[in-house]
Amino acid sequence: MIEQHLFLRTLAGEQTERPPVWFMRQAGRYLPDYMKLKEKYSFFERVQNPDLAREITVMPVDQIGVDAAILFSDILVIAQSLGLKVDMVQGRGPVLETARTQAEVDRLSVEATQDFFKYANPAIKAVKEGLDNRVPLIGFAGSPWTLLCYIVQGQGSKDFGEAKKFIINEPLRAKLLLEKITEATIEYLNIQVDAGCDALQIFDSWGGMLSPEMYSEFSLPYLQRIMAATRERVPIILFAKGAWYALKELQETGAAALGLSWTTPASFARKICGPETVLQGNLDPSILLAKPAAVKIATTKMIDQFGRGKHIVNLGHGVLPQTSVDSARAFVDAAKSYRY
Ligand code: 1CP
Repeated sequence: MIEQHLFLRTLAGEQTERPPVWFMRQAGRYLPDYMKLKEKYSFFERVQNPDLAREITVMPVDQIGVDAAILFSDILVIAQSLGLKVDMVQGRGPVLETARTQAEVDRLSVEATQDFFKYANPAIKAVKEGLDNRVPLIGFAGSPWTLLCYIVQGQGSKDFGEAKKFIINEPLRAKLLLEKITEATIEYLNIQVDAGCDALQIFDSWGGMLSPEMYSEFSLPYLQRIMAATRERVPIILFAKGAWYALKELQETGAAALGLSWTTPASFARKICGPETVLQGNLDPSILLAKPAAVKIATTKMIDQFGRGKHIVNLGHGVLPQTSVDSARAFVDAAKSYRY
């Protein structure tokens, strides 16, 4: 039974025999079979076609042995649902139509969200069928701040300078944009849960780019609203990369678990959040570029640092594209052979 699954038992706060393991961006980029599908179908075909979504989402369960699947999709579907065009450009990453002026932000419509996400229910149902109760399914969304980064910047960036300039120069407009993203995100998360997702993760990938003061103004309030609207339905993991200074506030949102980046020591998070909080993470993804034997040693050492239980093994951010399948397997095997 899926309710008995290690990953969900850990999220519920149970003491388990070993930590469950999955990793961010596990369904894609480093898997040779994924790269073959990538040659044949566009990114959003892979997301929206139920057969492709099922095949890609299930791939790391079959090939790597993870304890949870994460729906194949992208955080940028929220920008699309608000009416902005998003292109995944080979070798460059996502390129988006931006919304920066008052008129552009006013034009974004939350009304169309339900209609845009019509594809999600059949896609998620197909994924659940493919998983056949072997492991639970994680649905996900980006945080409103992280979405604003892309909607204002128009693409990935090392510093998201345009996005930061925008919130400093136009705070009211930024808050209107964040409100719209928040509403669309709540609708989308509910659609994912209705379709059968067993847990959710919110990626605040660029949270750590903000100062603590700016985080409490431009990221946290919107996360709090999303959590209040969805946390009664399924357990939610909050991953705010680099926002170590906000761990206490993130815990108080009612998250079932907090994701840690590799620059946040487990002992620090335990001190802030206490021994009962479930923590997820946090191996440096570049360690998976090492040989399998070295990966296994480093992973075991990382698990030791979290103490006995209340831990979901993961990386501190997404798996790197150059990672070998054998090293990814060594990471998963280290967690699966661990005993408390
Ligand atoms: O065609 C391709 O393979 C393009 C690469 C790709 C993939 C495989 C993109 C473009 N998105 C995805 C899938 C994806 N994205 C998943 C599902 C796969 C899985 O995790 O198993 C998930 C959960 C995401 C989430 C995502 N997208 C985040 C949050 C996680 C993180 O890494 O911080 C972010 C920031 C994005 C934006 C995005 N989408 C794609 C790229 C290359 C990027 C990063 C752009 C940048 O800032 O440089």
